[in-house]
Amino acid sequence: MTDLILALDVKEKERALAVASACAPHLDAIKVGYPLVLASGLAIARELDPLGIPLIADFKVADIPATNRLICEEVFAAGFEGVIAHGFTGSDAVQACVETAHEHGGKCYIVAEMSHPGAIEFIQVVAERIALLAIQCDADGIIAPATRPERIGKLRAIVGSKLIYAPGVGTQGGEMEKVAPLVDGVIVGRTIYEAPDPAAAARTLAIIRR
Ligand code: OMP
Repeated sequence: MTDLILALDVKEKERALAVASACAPHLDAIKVGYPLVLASGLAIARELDPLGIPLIADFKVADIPATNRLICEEVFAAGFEGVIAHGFTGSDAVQACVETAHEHGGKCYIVAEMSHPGAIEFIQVVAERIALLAIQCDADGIIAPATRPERIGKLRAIVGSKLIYAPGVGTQGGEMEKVAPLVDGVIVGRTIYEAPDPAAAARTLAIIRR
């Protein structure tokens, strides 16, 4: 079954914990990124830990190898199980993220193509090369756009059985029914946490993704 991953881009800590807790029965992972960590600190990982749901740090790590390693070490020391890094930085920078993740028993996902309209200007042009690089660097999977299912097919042909996680369902226009059969996980943020009843929204998406 395709995983449902909540993008917990909620800046208020108490609200973030409440949304995560309410939605937990319907989730396979929670993705935490800059909005929540900058507002609440990395310790948010320990506060989410009792939910027993894998936590992915979405820092889209994109620096030189030495700095990437330092960032990823902090991510895994904080209690995250996975990290998202950019791939356009090249193989040595990606390798640093993957190696650090694996040294900590964690996973590393590489952004191959982004979901927003502007992604067609630059990153889409090299998306296949980034996907191949991710495989060559032994990454655990890639991020691909739920907003362009036809692109997911092209990237799947490159990454084979490696994981594909797709953001962009709901608010960005991607459709769960079309995307879920193509990927290993769907990442959803606003459609869940901005809903009047986030748990009900998560439940509905969890049912559709089957
Ligand atoms: P919603 O658009 O609110 O569902 O959130 C999508 C989440 O996925 C946000 O946390 C984005 O930062 C993230 N995301 C994208 O939307 N597009 C991408 O290409 C990559 C990501 C990501 O790496 O998670």
